[in-house]
Amino acid sequence: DQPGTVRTTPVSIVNLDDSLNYQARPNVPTRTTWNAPIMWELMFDANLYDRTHKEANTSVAMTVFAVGRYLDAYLHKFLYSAENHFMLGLPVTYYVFTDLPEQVILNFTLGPQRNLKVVRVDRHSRWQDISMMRMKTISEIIENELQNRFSYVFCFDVDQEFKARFGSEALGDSVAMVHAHYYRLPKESFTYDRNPKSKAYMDQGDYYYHAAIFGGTCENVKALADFCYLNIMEDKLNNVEALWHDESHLNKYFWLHKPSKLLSPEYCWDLIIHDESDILIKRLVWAPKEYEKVRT
Ligand code: 2GW
Ligand code: MN
Repeated sequence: DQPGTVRTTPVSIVNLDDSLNYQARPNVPTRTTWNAPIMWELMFDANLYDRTHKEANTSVAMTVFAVGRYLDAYLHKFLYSAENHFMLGLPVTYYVFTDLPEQVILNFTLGPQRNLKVVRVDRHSRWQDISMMRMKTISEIIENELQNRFSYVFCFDVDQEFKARFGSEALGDSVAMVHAHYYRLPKESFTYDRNPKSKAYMDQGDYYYHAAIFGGTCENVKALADFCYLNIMEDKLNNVEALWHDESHLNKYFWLHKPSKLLSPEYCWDLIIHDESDILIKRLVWAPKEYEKVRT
Protein backbone atom coordinates (compact mmCIF):
# COMPACT_ATOMS: atom_id res chain seq x y z
CA ASP A 1 0.00 0.00 0.00
CA GLN A 2 1.01 3.58 -0.54
CA PRO A 3 1.02 5.87 2.50
CA GLY A 4 -2.34 7.55 2.75
CA THR A 5 -4.26 4.55 1.45
CA VAL A 6 -7.39 3.97 3.50
CA ARG A 7 -7.76 0.36 4.55
CA THR A 8 -11.18 -1.07 5.18
CA THR A 9 -11.56 -4.42 6.89
CA PRO A 10 -13.06 -6.95 4.47
CA VAL A 11 -16.47 -8.33 5.43
CA SER A 12 -15.07 -11.88 5.49
CA ILE A 13 -12.78 -10.92 8.39
CA VAL A 14 -15.41 -9.00 10.31
CA ASN A 15 -17.47 -12.18 10.52
CA LEU A 16 -14.62 -14.66 10.97
CA ASP A 17 -15.10 -14.99 14.74
CA ASP A 18 -18.72 -16.09 14.10
CA SER A 19 -17.21 -19.44 13.14
CA LEU A 20 -15.88 -20.05 16.68
CA ASN A 21 -17.10 -23.02 18.66
CA TYR A 22 -17.71 -21.64 22.14
CA GLN A 23 -18.76 -25.07 23.42
CA ALA A 24 -15.47 -26.74 22.57
CA ARG A 25 -13.95 -25.99 25.98
CA PRO A 26 -16.59 -26.61 28.65
CA ASN A 27 -14.21 -26.16 31.58
CA VAL A 28 -13.00 -22.63 30.81
CA PRO A 29 -14.79 -19.38 30.01
CA THR A 30 -14.76 -18.82 26.26
CA ARG A 31 -16.62 -15.47 26.12
CA THR A 32 -16.52 -12.28 28.12
CA THR A 33 -19.67 -10.60 29.48
CA TRP A 34 -19.44 -8.20 26.51
CA ASN A 35 -19.31 -11.22 24.16
CA ALA A 36 -15.69 -11.02 23.11
CA PRO A 37 -14.19 -14.45 22.40
CA ILE A 38 -11.49 -15.85 24.68
CA MET A 39 -9.38 -17.94 22.33
CA TRP A 40 -8.68 -21.50 23.44
CA GLU A 41 -7.44 -24.48 21.49
CA LEU A 42 -10.26 -26.44 19.77
CA MET A 43 -12.47 -23.35 19.39
CA PHE A 44 -11.30 -22.33 15.96
CA ASP A 45 -10.59 -23.67 12.49
CA ALA A 46 -6.99 -22.61 11.87
CA ASN A 47 -7.20 -23.22 8.11
CA LEU A 48 -10.31 -21.06 7.79
CA TYR A 49 -8.59 -18.18 9.60
CA ASP A 50 -5.42 -18.51 7.55
CA ARG A 51 -7.24 -18.80 4.22
CA THR A 52 -9.49 -15.81 4.93
CA HIS A 53 -6.62 -13.59 6.06
CA LYS A 54 -4.51 -14.56 3.04
CA GLU A 55 -7.38 -13.70 0.71
CA ALA A 56 -7.78 -10.36 2.50
CA ASN A 57 -4.04 -9.62 2.12
CA THR A 58 -3.65 -9.23 5.86
CA SER A 59 -0.22 -8.00 6.94
CA VAL A 60 1.19 -7.90 10.45
CA ALA A 61 3.78 -5.70 12.14
CA MET A 62 5.31 -6.98 15.35
CA THR A 63 7.17 -4.73 17.79
CA VAL A 64 9.74 -6.07 20.25
CA PHE A 65 12.27 -4.28 22.45
CA ALA A 66 15.72 -5.64 23.24
CA VAL A 67 17.56 -2.99 25.19
CA GLY A 68 20.85 -3.56 27.00
CA ARG A 69 21.45 -7.12 28.12
CA TYR A 70 18.04 -8.28 26.94
CA LEU A 71 19.40 -8.29 23.39
CA ASP A 72 21.98 -10.96 24.03
CA ALA A 73 19.85 -12.82 26.54
CA TYR A 74 16.59 -13.21 24.61
CA LEU A 75 16.25 -11.69 21.14
CA HIS A 76 17.72 -14.44 19.00
CA LYS A 77 15.61 -17.24 20.45
CA PHE A 78 12.52 -15.03 20.33
CA LEU A 79 12.89 -14.20 16.62
CA TYR A 80 13.99 -17.68 15.60
CA SER A 81 10.97 -19.22 17.30
CA ALA A 82 8.66 -16.54 15.82
CA GLU A 83 9.86 -17.56 12.37
CA ASN A 84 8.66 -21.08 13.11
CA HIS A 85 5.32 -20.28 14.74
CA PHE A 86 4.12 -16.66 14.46
CA MET A 87 1.55 -15.89 11.75
CA LEU A 88 3.02 -18.35 9.26
CA GLY A 89 1.77 -17.73 5.73
CA LEU A 90 1.16 -14.01 6.31
CA PRO A 91 3.54 -11.13 5.60
CA VAL A 92 5.19 -10.15 8.88
CA THR A 93 7.62 -7.32 9.61
CA TYR A 94 9.49 -7.38 12.91
CA TYR A 95 10.37 -3.99 14.36
CA VAL A 96 13.22 -4.53 16.81
CA PHE A 97 13.97 -1.55 19.06
CA THR A 98 17.38 -1.59 20.65
CA ASP A 99 20.20 0.64 21.85
CA LEU A 100 22.65 -1.77 20.18
CA PRO A 101 21.47 -2.00 16.53
CA GLU A 102 24.83 -3.22 15.22
CA GLN A 103 24.56 -6.22 17.53
CA VAL A 104 21.36 -7.54 15.95
CA ILE A 105 22.80 -10.34 13.84
CA LEU A 106 20.64 -13.26 12.76
CA ASN A 107 22.29 -16.58 11.97
CA PHE A 108 19.20 -17.73 10.07
CA THR A 109 17.34 -16.33 7.08
CA LEU A 110 13.83 -14.95 7.36
CA GLY A 111 11.05 -16.71 5.51
CA PRO A 112 9.47 -15.33 2.34
CA GLN A 113 7.36 -12.19 2.91
CA ARG A 114 9.03 -11.71 6.29
CA ASN A 115 11.16 -8.69 7.11
CA LEU A 116 13.18 -7.27 9.95
CA LYS A 117 13.67 -3.60 10.74
CA VAL A 118 16.03 -2.54 13.48
CA VAL A 119 15.36 0.85 15.05
CA ARG A 120 17.75 2.54 17.47
CA VAL A 121 16.32 3.76 20.77
CA ASP A 122 17.89 5.37 23.83
CA ARG A 123 18.54 3.26 26.86
CA HIS A 124 16.75 4.62 29.90
CA SER A 125 18.72 4.24 33.11
CA ARG A 126 15.80 2.93 35.18
CA TRP A 127 14.43 -0.43 34.03
CA GLN A 128 10.92 0.73 34.85
CA ASP A 129 11.41 3.42 32.20
CA ILE A 130 12.83 0.94 29.68
CA SER A 131 9.56 -0.94 30.02
CA MET A 132 7.16 2.02 30.29
CA MET A 133 8.67 4.17 27.56
CA ARG A 134 7.96 1.43 25.04
CA MET A 135 4.49 2.97 24.84
CA LYS A 136 5.88 6.23 23.47
CA THR A 137 8.00 4.42 20.86
CA ILE A 138 5.09 2.19 19.82
CA SER A 139 2.85 5.22 19.34
CA GLU A 140 5.49 6.98 17.25
CA ILE A 141 6.27 4.03 14.99
CA ILE A 142 2.56 3.47 14.32
CA GLU A 143 2.12 7.14 13.46
CA ASN A 144 5.25 7.40 11.30
CA GLU A 145 5.43 4.03 9.61
CA LEU A 146 2.88 1.35 10.43
CA GLN A 147 -0.54 2.90 9.88
CA ASN A 148 -1.72 2.40 6.29
CA ARG A 149 0.99 -0.22 5.72
CA PHE A 150 -0.13 -3.01 8.06
CA SER A 151 -3.55 -4.39 8.89
CA TYR A 152 -2.52 -5.23 12.46
CA VAL A 153 0.27 -4.51 14.91
CA PHE A 154 1.22 -6.82 17.77
CA CYS A 155 3.55 -5.85 20.61
CA PHE A 156 5.58 -8.45 22.51
CA ASP A 157 7.93 -8.73 25.47
CA VAL A 158 11.19 -10.28 24.29
CA ASP A 159 11.70 -12.67 27.22
CA GLN A 160 9.56 -15.43 25.76
CA GLU A 161 9.71 -18.19 23.17
CA PHE A 162 7.16 -19.46 20.64
CA LYS A 163 6.58 -23.20 20.93
CA ALA A 164 3.54 -23.85 18.71
CA ARG A 165 1.20 -22.12 16.28
CA PHE A 166 0.49 -18.49 17.21
CA GLY A 167 -1.63 -17.82 14.17
CA SER A 168 -4.15 -15.54 12.50
CA GLU A 169 -6.91 -16.59 14.92
CA ALA A 170 -5.17 -14.25 17.39
CA LEU A 171 -5.74 -11.23 15.15
CA GLY A 172 -8.53 -8.83 16.02
CA ASP A 173 -9.44 -5.16 16.36
CA SER A 174 -8.26 -4.91 19.94
CA VAL A 175 -6.57 -7.95 21.49
CA ALA A 176 -5.64 -8.46 25.15
CA MET A 177 -3.74 -11.29 26.83
CA VAL A 178 -5.20 -12.95 29.94
CA HIS A 179 -2.36 -13.25 32.47
CA ALA A 180 -1.50 -16.89 33.14
CA HIS A 181 -0.97 -16.38 36.87
CA TYR A 182 -4.37 -14.80 37.50
CA TYR A 183 -6.84 -16.44 35.14
CA ARG A 184 -8.30 -18.71 37.83
CA LEU A 185 -7.90 -16.39 40.79
CA PRO A 186 -10.60 -14.20 42.33
CA LYS A 187 -10.68 -10.59 41.16
CA GLU A 188 -9.65 -9.33 44.62
CA SER A 189 -6.21 -10.81 44.05
CA PHE A 190 -5.61 -8.99 40.74
CA THR A 191 -2.58 -6.74 41.05
CA TYR A 192 -4.17 -3.61 39.62
CA ASP A 193 -2.80 -0.29 40.78
CA ARG A 194 -4.75 0.53 43.93
CA ASN A 195 -3.22 3.93 44.65
CA PRO A 196 -5.80 6.66 43.96
CA LYS A 197 -2.94 9.07 43.23
CA SER A 198 -1.95 7.11 40.12
CA LYS A 199 -3.77 7.44 36.80
CA ALA A 200 -3.68 3.65 36.64
CA TYR A 201 -5.83 3.35 39.79
CA MET A 202 -8.66 0.82 39.53
CA ASP A 203 -10.97 -0.49 42.22
CA GLN A 204 -12.55 -3.08 39.93
CA GLY A 205 -11.90 -4.74 36.62
CA ASP A 206 -12.76 -7.58 34.27
CA TYR A 207 -9.56 -9.64 33.98
CA TYR A 208 -5.92 -9.18 34.86
CA TYR A 209 -4.26 -8.62 31.52
CA HIS A 210 -0.61 -9.32 30.75
CA ALA A 211 1.27 -6.50 29.02
CA ALA A 212 3.68 -9.01 27.45
CA ILE A 213 1.34 -9.31 24.44
CA PHE A 214 -1.22 -6.88 23.05
CA GLY A 215 -2.34 -6.00 19.58
CA GLY A 216 -5.01 -4.89 17.18
CA THR A 217 -5.50 -2.47 14.36
CA CYS A 218 -2.93 0.32 14.10
CA GLU A 219 -5.57 2.80 15.19
CA ASN A 220 -6.51 0.87 18.31
CA VAL A 221 -2.97 0.03 19.38
CA LYS A 222 -1.98 3.67 18.93
CA ALA A 223 -4.90 4.71 21.14
CA LEU A 224 -3.75 2.23 23.81
CA ALA A 225 -0.12 3.36 23.62
CA ASP A 226 -1.08 7.06 23.75
CA PHE A 227 -3.36 6.50 26.73
CA CYS A 228 -0.68 4.60 28.65
CA TYR A 229 2.11 7.02 27.76
CA LEU A 230 0.10 10.12 28.70
CA ASN A 231 -0.92 8.60 32.01
CA ILE A 232 2.64 7.43 32.72
CA MET A 233 3.86 11.00 32.16
CA GLU A 234 1.10 12.48 34.30
CA ASP A 235 2.08 10.09 37.10
CA LYS A 236 5.69 11.26 36.79
CA LEU A 237 4.57 14.88 37.22
CA ASN A 238 2.73 13.79 40.36
CA ASN A 239 5.68 11.75 41.61
CA VAL A 240 3.85 8.43 41.55
CA GLU A 241 4.52 5.21 39.65
CA ALA A 242 1.92 2.55 39.04
CA LEU A 243 2.48 -0.78 40.77
CA TRP A 244 3.26 -2.75 37.61
CA HIS A 245 4.30 0.17 35.46
CA ASP A 246 2.97 0.03 31.88
CA GLU A 247 1.00 -3.12 32.71
CA SER A 248 -1.09 -1.23 35.29
CA HIS A 249 -1.92 1.44 32.73
CA LEU A 250 -2.73 -1.19 30.10
CA ASN A 251 -5.18 -2.82 32.52
CA LYS A 252 -6.84 0.55 33.05
CA TYR A 253 -7.10 1.08 29.29
CA PHE A 254 -8.75 -2.29 28.68
CA TRP A 255 -11.17 -1.66 31.56
CA LEU A 256 -12.32 1.56 29.91
CA HIS A 257 -12.05 0.27 26.32
CA LYS A 258 -13.06 -3.39 26.24
CA PRO A 259 -10.90 -5.56 23.98
CA SER A 260 -12.69 -7.29 21.11
CA LYS A 261 -10.73 -10.52 21.61
CA LEU A 262 -8.90 -12.13 24.53
CA LEU A 263 -6.12 -14.66 24.24
CA SER A 264 -6.21 -17.53 26.73
CA PRO A 265 -3.08 -18.37 28.74
CA GLU A 266 -2.29 -20.97 26.07
CA TYR A 267 -0.85 -17.97 24.22
CA CYS A 268 1.56 -16.92 26.98
CA TRP A 269 2.21 -19.66 29.49
CA ASP A 270 4.58 -19.71 32.43
CA LEU A 271 6.11 -23.18 32.87
CA ILE A 272 6.46 -22.47 36.59
CA ILE A 273 2.69 -22.94 37.02
CA HIS A 274 2.08 -26.52 38.16
CA ASP A 275 -1.55 -26.95 37.18
CA GLU A 276 -1.59 -27.25 33.40
CA SER A 277 -4.96 -29.01 33.22
CA ASP A 278 -6.57 -26.25 31.11
CA ILE A 279 -3.58 -25.86 28.81
CA LEU A 280 -3.97 -28.09 25.74
CA ILE A 281 -1.19 -26.37 23.84
CA LYS A 282 1.62 -24.04 24.88
CA ARG A 283 1.91 -21.64 21.98
CA LEU A 284 4.43 -19.39 23.69
CA VAL A 285 6.19 -19.73 27.04
CA TRP A 286 8.00 -17.29 29.29
CA ALA A 287 11.75 -17.57 29.14
CA PRO A 288 13.32 -18.31 32.50
CA LYS A 289 14.22 -15.01 34.18
CA GLU A 290 17.94 -14.64 34.42
CA TYR A 291 17.71 -11.81 36.95
CA GLU A 292 21.30 -11.91 38.12
CA LYS A 293 22.47 -11.79 34.50
CA VAL A 294 20.15 -9.11 33.11
CA ARG A 295 18.93 -7.03 36.04
CA THR A 296 22.24 -6.14 37.66
C1 2GW B 1 13.31 -4.93 32.56
C2 2GW B 1 13.29 -5.13 33.94
C3 2GW B 1 14.46 -5.20 34.68
C4 2GW B 1 15.66 -5.10 34.02
C5 2GW B 1 15.68 -4.93 32.63
C6 2GW B 1 14.51 -4.81 31.90
C7 2GW B 1 14.55 -4.65 30.46
C8 2GW B 1 13.38 -4.79 29.73
C9 2GW B 1 15.76 -4.42 29.75
O1 2GW B 1 16.88 -4.24 30.32
N1 2GW B 1 15.75 -4.35 28.40
C10 2GW B 1 14.60 -4.50 27.69
O2 2GW B 1 14.61 -4.50 26.46
N2 2GW B 1 13.40 -4.68 28.36
C11 2GW B 1 12.16 -4.80 27.56
O3 2GW B 1 11.02 -4.56 28.38
C12 2GW B 1 12.02 -6.24 27.02
O4 2GW B 1 11.33 -6.22 25.78
C13 2GW B 1 11.19 -6.89 28.09
O5 2GW B 1 10.57 -8.07 27.65
C14 2GW B 1 10.22 -5.76 28.43
C15 2GW B 1 9.55 -5.87 29.81
O6 2GW B 1 10.52 -6.22 30.79
P1 2GW B 1 10.49 -7.66 31.46
O7 2GW B 1 10.14 -8.66 30.41
O8 2GW B 1 11.75 -7.91 32.20
O9 2GW B 1 9.34 -7.50 32.51
P2 2GW B 1 8.26 -8.62 32.98
O10 2GW B 1 8.46 -9.90 32.25
O11 2GW B 1 8.29 -8.66 34.47
O12 2GW B 1 6.98 -7.93 32.41
C16 2GW B 1 5.73 -7.53 32.79
O13 2GW B 1 5.75 -6.31 33.54
C17 2GW B 1 6.41 -5.22 32.86
C18 2GW B 1 6.30 -3.99 33.73
O14 2GW B 1 7.01 -4.17 34.94
C19 2GW B 1 5.79 -4.95 31.50
O15 2GW B 1 4.48 -4.48 31.65
C20 2GW B 1 5.78 -6.23 30.69
O16 2GW B 1 5.13 -6.00 29.44
C21 2GW B 1 5.05 -7.32 31.46
O17 2GW B 1 5.10 -8.54 30.71
MN1 MN C 1 8.62 -10.14 30.19
